[in-house]
Amino acid sequence: MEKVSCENQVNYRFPNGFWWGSAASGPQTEGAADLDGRKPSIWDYWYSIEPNCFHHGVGPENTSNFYHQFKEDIQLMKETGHNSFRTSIQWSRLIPNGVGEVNQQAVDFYNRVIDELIATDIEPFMNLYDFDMPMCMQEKGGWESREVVDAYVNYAATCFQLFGDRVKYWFTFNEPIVPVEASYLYDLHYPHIVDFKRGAAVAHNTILAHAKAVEAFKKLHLGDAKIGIILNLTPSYPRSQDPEDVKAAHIADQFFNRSFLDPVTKGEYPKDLIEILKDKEVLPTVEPGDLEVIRNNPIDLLGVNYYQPRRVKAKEEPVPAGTPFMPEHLFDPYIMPGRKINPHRGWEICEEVIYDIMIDIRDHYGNLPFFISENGMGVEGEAKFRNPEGFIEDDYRIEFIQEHLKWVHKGLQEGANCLGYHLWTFMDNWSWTNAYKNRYGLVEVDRENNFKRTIKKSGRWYKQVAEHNGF
Ligand code: BGP
Repeated sequence: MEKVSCENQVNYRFPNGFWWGSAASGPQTEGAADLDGRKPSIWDYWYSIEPNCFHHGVGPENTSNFYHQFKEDIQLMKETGHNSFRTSIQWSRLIPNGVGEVNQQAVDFYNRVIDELIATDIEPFMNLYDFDMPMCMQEKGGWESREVVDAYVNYAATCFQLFGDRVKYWFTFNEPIVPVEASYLYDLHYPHIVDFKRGAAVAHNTILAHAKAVEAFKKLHLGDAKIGIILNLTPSYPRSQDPEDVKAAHIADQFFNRSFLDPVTKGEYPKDLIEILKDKEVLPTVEPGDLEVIRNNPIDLLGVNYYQPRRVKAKEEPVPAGTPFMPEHLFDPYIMPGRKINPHRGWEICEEVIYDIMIDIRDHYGNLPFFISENGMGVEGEAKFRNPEGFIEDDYRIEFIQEHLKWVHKGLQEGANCLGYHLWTFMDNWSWTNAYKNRYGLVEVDRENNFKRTIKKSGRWYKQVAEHNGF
């Protein structure tokens, strides 16, 4: 009741029961990479052969030590206002050989995490795959292999059976387009393949694996539990209203948003995208029955990761004949003059885009329930903002969140079915090849000092927001 006195200060009030929290992932936080029966994922393997690909040579072996410090961390989640938290199970920990025996030590660990969250009144949201293919599965072809699709579905079903009595919110994949882009198109991640047709096969098999996991989930009838997927949406904006620019933006949108969003919600691939891939002769192989599984298993709930828009203009130079196909043959990226940018990450900051996404889901996806499952700002060198009391004053992060939340609030007022906001991320963690360069956390992690945790100013502020259900 004491909250009443603050009611007048709340200009942006959110619906009752709104999810306040953050997202993280197993590989980026747990550490303990070769402890208690876990086997390598592609990240551990890649780091072992090419450590220089990782910022300052920091690899995934310890990340943020959540494996050992989860109790303290969950307490800090409470202190930073969380009523919900997403992390992911590592396939390589739970079923170290990809298929077959379940690792009891992993079961114990995830049970302890889930139970601790629930005991602390924090709703656990569980994701099953966060770019982290077990190396033994990559050796079988990774997402290019149907055998791996089946192995994943078995792993997913195992998770639902083991933890589905307590976990009510499940997600099959986080940002499944990222492995397509980073590992099969743009040479950013292992296995460094640059081949659109193979990337398209990876995309199709991932969507198939997702739909089959949803099917397995539904068969278990887990009461009111929900299943969804987390997609990173990057709305495409044309340089101008010139029809060629508009067309270019539409094509980019087909590749980078609708490619995953449409099959998981509407059960079918966008027709314009199919036409383009057919024309370029890069359609992936679709086996009999695939499209039925996809059609019959739409999600209950969508997670939207939003970081930045995509700006596009019509292609300026023709592509030389015979160049292997890439989406950028059909549009050029556009650098908008005067855009606001996060210099540490090089990503544009454009808050109102979050509202455009909300309205798009409201109007074109049957007002499907969704939540903002990631949004955040990575900053390098935050230690310089430490105050005499010893905590980092990250006012820029508070402003970043606040400005996005204003647009979320507007979308809600206009009827979008948004159930919550999760920040990326709870504590500073390992950002793939960027390692610990850019820090995103509400809580600082001092890797030089036994992974000491210290709540930043944003963490204190976030607690107020959650308590007042607004700001
Ligand atoms: C998202 C990923 C996260 C996280 C975040 C920050 O796309 O889902 O795992 O890493 O981006 O990006 P980065 O780590 O590249 O700075």
